[in-house]
Amino acid sequence: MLNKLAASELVLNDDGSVYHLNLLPEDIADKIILVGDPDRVAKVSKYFDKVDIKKNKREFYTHTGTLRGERITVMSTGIGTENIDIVMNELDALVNIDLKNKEFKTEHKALELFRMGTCGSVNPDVQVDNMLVTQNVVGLDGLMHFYQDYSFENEFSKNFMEKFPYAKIKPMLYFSDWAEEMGEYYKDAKYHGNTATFPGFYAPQGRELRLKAFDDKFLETLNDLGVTNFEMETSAIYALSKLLGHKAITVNNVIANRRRGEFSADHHASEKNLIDWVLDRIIK
Ligand code: R1P
Ligand code: URA
Repeated sequence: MLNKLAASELVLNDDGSVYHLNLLPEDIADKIILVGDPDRVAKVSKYFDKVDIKKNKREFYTHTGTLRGERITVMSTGIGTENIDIVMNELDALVNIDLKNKEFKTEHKALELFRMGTCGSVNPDVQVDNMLVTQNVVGLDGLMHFYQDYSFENEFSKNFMEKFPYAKIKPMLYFSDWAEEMGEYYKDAKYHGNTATFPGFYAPQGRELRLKAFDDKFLETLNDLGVTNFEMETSAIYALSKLLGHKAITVNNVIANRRRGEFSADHHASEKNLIDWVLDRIIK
């Protein structure tokens, strides 16, 4: 099989690093924390014993070091599934493609990916400032329509697909094959739920400033279909991890309860709590 990639397909920088992440294979650990906000990277890495690598390009900031003796990376993805498309493909290239020869490696390496984010809740009973682990995720963004088919069926997905009432939105449902194994890290989270990933922050999340959303009952309808919370990255993280053979799990701190109109009273303290909570669990 001819598997040498053309220069236009696997784009590298002058130093041989992958194009957007600006990283070389030795710059990342096997355990990687993914955060949306570039400012959150230093807030996480300040707990490391030491930081050996600090690199960035555009919204992608990476710090790699050790925590309690174990090598770990924290990286920002920026907002949205289109950024996750880049992050997932380039992280995978760093471990599963020989960048010098542009050939696929024969041995596959699986990374452990931990999204540490924030989310809004569509379930009125989910309280702000608590951790919510994603079991299933419904992608209401369009990214995965461009990849080879990947679908799965369980009770949640069957019910959701059958009853989803909006013909103009094409939902795709995912879970992480390793959700159970990776979920071991987060067994004691207050909530385990079904997340919707949206392609925007305003109308897609039912927010109306000067523009009206297409349906003012959208969030309520999603909740009736079993969705607990929403954010903007997890569908792509779970789906691309599944296709590329990486292990992924998302925990989001609930900062907004949209059905009750509540927002975290101190989201800085809440973010610190999220960081402590995740680091305590993923590295013992
Ligand atoms: C929107 O404000 C951003 O916050 C959430 C959403 O998914 C989106 O990226 O995630 P982070 O807290 O990781 O940035
Ligand atoms: N992240 C989102 O995408 N939406 C919210 O309301 C809160 C966090």
